[in-house]
Parts: sequence; C-alpha cells; structure tokens
Amino acid sequence: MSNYHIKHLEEYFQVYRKSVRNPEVFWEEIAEEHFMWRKKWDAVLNWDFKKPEVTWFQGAQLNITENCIDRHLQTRGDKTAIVFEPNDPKEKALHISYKELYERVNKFANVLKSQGIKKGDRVCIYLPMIPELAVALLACARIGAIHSVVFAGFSSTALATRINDSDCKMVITSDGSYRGAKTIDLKSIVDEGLESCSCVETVLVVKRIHNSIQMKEGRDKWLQPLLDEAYGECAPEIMNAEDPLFILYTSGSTGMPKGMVHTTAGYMVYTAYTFKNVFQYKEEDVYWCTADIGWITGHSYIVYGPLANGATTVISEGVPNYPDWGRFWEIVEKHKITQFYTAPTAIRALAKENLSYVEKYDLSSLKVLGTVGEPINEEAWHWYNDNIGKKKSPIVDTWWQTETGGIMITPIPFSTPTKPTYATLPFPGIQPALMDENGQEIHGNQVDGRLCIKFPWPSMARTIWGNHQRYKETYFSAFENMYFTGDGALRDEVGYYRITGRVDDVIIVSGHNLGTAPIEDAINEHPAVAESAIVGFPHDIKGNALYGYVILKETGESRDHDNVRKEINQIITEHIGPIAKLDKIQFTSGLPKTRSGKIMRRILRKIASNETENLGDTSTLLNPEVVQEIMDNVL
Ligand code: 7RM
Repeated sequence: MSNYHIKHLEEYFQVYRKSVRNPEVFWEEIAEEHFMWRKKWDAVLNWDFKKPEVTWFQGAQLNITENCIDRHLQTRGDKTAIVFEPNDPKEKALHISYKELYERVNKFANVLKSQGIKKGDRVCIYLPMIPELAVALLACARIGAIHSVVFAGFSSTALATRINDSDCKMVITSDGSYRGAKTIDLKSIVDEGLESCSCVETVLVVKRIHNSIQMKEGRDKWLQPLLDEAYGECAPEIMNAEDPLFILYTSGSTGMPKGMVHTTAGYMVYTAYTFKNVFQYKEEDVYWCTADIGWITGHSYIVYGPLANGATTVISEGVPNYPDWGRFWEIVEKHKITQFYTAPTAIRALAKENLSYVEKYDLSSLKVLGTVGEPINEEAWHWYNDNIGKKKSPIVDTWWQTETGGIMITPIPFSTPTKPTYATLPFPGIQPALMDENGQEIHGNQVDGRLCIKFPWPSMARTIWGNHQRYKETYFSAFENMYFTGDGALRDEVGYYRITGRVDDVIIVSGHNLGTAPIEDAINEHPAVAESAIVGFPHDIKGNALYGYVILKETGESRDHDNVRKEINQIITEHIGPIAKLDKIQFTSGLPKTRSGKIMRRILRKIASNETENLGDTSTLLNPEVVQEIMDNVL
C-alpha cells in the first residue's frame, strides 16, 4: 500500500526515505493505486541526465481526462467540479458538476475534431478566466491535441511569437474580457497577432462580453453554435505516457521564450499526488487558487491536480481590488473556501490596504493557506498568518517552477512545522542538492549554494519545444548529472530550505560575490522605502558596481533625495558592509514585473549599463510603461 495521504511528520520522513531509497517502487505504487490506465507501463523510469532524456511509465496508455472526469462520474457525478466566480459580484456564480463538466468537455472535444484538429496538433488558448478556459484545456487533452495557453494579458506580439514557435493550427479566444471595471478587446489583439501567423487555420470565439467584433470569413467561428450541434460523447484518444500534454512558455533571460513541454502520465501522477498532500484536500473541501490558468500554477493546481482528485476547484475571473480590496475575502466567505493559494505579490498588495477589508468577512472556513511565485518576505508572511489564517491555518510556502510541473519544496500542512520565509522540506521523490561554484555538492546544514535536483521526478519538463539543445544547455550543463534550477538556496540547521532568488542575480564587486536579496532587504529597512531592486553595471576598477532602483513610500511629505541616498548606504554598511554600498540610486515609481511578481532584473541591468537598444523579450511585462520612465531618468 502506498502512503498516498501523509498525516504527520513521522509519516512524512518515512515516505520521504522510501521515495529516495526506491523511487521506482514508490512511484509505481502511487500510479497503480490511484489512477486509471488503459495499459500499464513497461518501465517506471528511464533516465540519462547527460543526454538529457527522461521517461516515466514508458509503454503505459491512458487519457488524462478519463482520470480527471470520467472516473468520478460514478461516485461524484453531482459533486461540483468547478465553481465559477465572475468578475462582477452581482453576476451569479456557476457550479459545474462533474457530470456537466463531462458533457462540456466532450462536446468541445467534438467541436475541435469537426474543425480538423487531430492528435499532436497544437492549439493556442488565449482566454480570460472563464469556465471555457478549463474546458478548452481538457477538450484538447481528450483528443490528444497539445494545448499552449497564452496568458490573456499578453500583447499581440507575445501571442504571435508563441503561436509561430509551436505552429498552432487553431486559436481559441473570446470576444473580450472583464478586468475590474474595464473590458479588454481580446479579439482585436488576436486579429493583430494573427497578421504574422500563417499557421492558424481556425479561430474559435467564445462570447463573454457581448461587444461587437470583427469576424474573419472562413477563419473565425463562434463557439456556441458549434457546441449546440455537437454530440455529448467523445471517446478519449488513447495516449502514450510520454505523449506531450501541453506546451507552456516561460520567458528566458535572453531571446525567445522557452516552450516547456510536459508529457502525460508523469505530469498527471505528480500533480495529483502533490495536490492531495500539499493542500491536505478532503472530499468536502472547496479549494481556490487565485493564479491565472495561463501560468503553470493554474495548469497544475486549478485544473489537472484538483480534478484528478475529484476536488471542487474555484475559477475566479476578477481582480483583487474590484469592486474593492475586500473581494478575495468576500469570495472566501461566499464559497466557504477551505484552501486558499496565492502569490506574495498579491499578499503584499492586500496587506497595504486597511484591515477593515479583511475584518468584514468570515474567514473561518479556511484550513490551509498557500503561497508561490517568489520568496515571501517575513512581513508579508506574518500579515498572512495573523490576519487571514488567524494563526490557525498553516502556510505552505511552495517552491517550484514551470519546468518542474509541480510543487517541489514545501511544508506538508499539519505535519511540517512552518518557518517564515522557508519553503522547508523536499516533497517525497525530490532530491535537492546545493552546489558550489566549482561544481561540488555542499553537504551538511547551515550552508548555501546553487539549488539543483539530483534525480528525476515524474512531472519534469521533457524538452523545450523545437530546441532540445537549449533544454540541455539551460538545465543540464551547469552541473554534471544534475538539473539546475537557476535559483540559490540555503539550508538551515534542521535541513529546511529557504530559496534566496535567481543566482544570476549575484553581482561580483571587486571580486566579492554579492547576492541582491540581502542588500535589498537592508535597503527596505529604511522607513521611507517601499521596495527596491539592485543590479550591477560595469565599473573600471571594481569590475561591477551596484545600481539601486528605489520606490519610496507615498507619505505625502517630500524628502531630500540625497539624504535618503546617504541613509540607505549607511544601512547597507551596517547590515552587510561598505563593499555593498550603491554607487547610484535612482528613485522610481515602479519596477518592471511579471504577473506573478517577479522583477525583470535583466531590463534594469541593461538600463543601468546603458544597453537599451535591445532589452530582450519584454512581452510578459505587466507594466511596460514603467520601463520608459526608468530609461528617462537613468543616472
Ligand atoms: C510556480 C512558478 C519559477 C521561479 C523559481 C523561483 C521563483 C517560485 C517560489 C519562488 C521563492 C517560492 N513558476 N519561486 N516559488 N521563490 N519561494 N515559494 O512560480 O516558472 O513562473 O517561476 O519562481 O525563482 O525558479 S515560474
């Protein structure tokens, strides 16, 4: 019997040890007992990190939608699979049962087929957070088409680049989307993008905001009439374990975004098993992840992981501040949310607002809180713990990546004692290693280094679409026989991991390795500073010098900038030493960020170094306007 559901710390250690001593037996038991297979595997694992090549459950056959939908019909047919909470609180929420989801997915799958989509074809999905988005993913999976979701906040150029890179035959979009009090004309963004995409034959359009849009004859089709005609049963395509399930783009530090390819069986097993344990999901729970499905978090922990467990998962269309900053807590109360999973950037934004937005609502249904996307600072952690969890709901600080497919380092709630800013312990099956600059593993505790993973896990990305060489260079070349995450981490006295950030954020000043995170933490201690980011720029003597971008708090009073500069450098000298003093400090109203809150330091680095002709891929920027402001005021 496998320990599918970990219930206390001893059990975690027991399960972990087993997963490391005998990974194949460990994963085989989980795969056998908890999933539906059309044919069992010939081998649990084949791997060679040198090539690199990894396969899990080779020879097995399955369809992931049978695991996410069909097999629940007997026992949970009337249970709500998806709760849809619209942007406008006055619009009624929708409860979609497993039976209804089955019918929607099957009809949609038949529409895809009727439009000529076959196994292996790529379908680009560019939709807002509406039920059709999840249904579209599942419909692709039903017929073996490879979905490539592009976040519906990205520009037409970003969309076109991704469509062309993977040769998508179809785009699924909507007439528009709601975003707080605004509407966005998605369809015209698609039209603009498609001017440079000759591969797209069909555009399916979901009606959401009922505005009038252009429909291109022969190419564009409304979805609803096609669904009305479609038959409600579509036999699942029998897929091989290693057939691609989806492509999801993640922006690289330079050049083209990388189309990470995830395959079927391993991804299913790992996302389902992590979902169950990291959120301690129970049959009656109502789980809500606030991420967009256009992000890996949404793929793994809104759609596939929850549905594979027969869970109730919430899809919310809106934003945290519409109609006001109480919206999240209103939704928690309304649907009696038991698990709530969000990002530090959202927590910080919510924490800035008046507590009365929180206190208005009954949050007593909450059992587990989660965070993902970037390191969570101590202040935000405590705000979340005190005001949302009322010190009763453990916070799972989950570290993982688009490339890893699922959660890698995380507490198991009610088992692992949490510690602010620590992602804590590796999930069963995950073997982390900290490496030094010379490629040697750093053993023992109270150490820090580059975070690698020594052994394959089922949901790891198998390649970069169309560029296996880049996959090899990016992840398997820095350290021999290891997957390199690109992150730095420290291991404390009990073996807990704390992720410190991307290691390319380290700057060498006069031969000293300086991490950006501790310097930024020091700067942020200044009472007038709201946020900061530092980068290196070339310096004749020191090799590199430090350039700081600082956002001041809006206090209404004006401050002498030169005084603040001096005070910041005093604080840095006290906390780290004079070596880390900043040569230049630019005050700015914002920092270039992605949706999940990651600062795009590459842009800041290029501006500080005067290399602004080519900023690289900026298509995933949430706030492109701030880049111009920063360039205009560069020192
Ligand atoms: C899920 C996701 C991956 C990068 C990763 C880290 C950072 C994510 C945490 C974190 C500290 C965390 N996928 N990151 N989670 N850093 N603590 N709990 O975010 O591909 O978009 O980003 O995000 O740097 O490498 S992602």
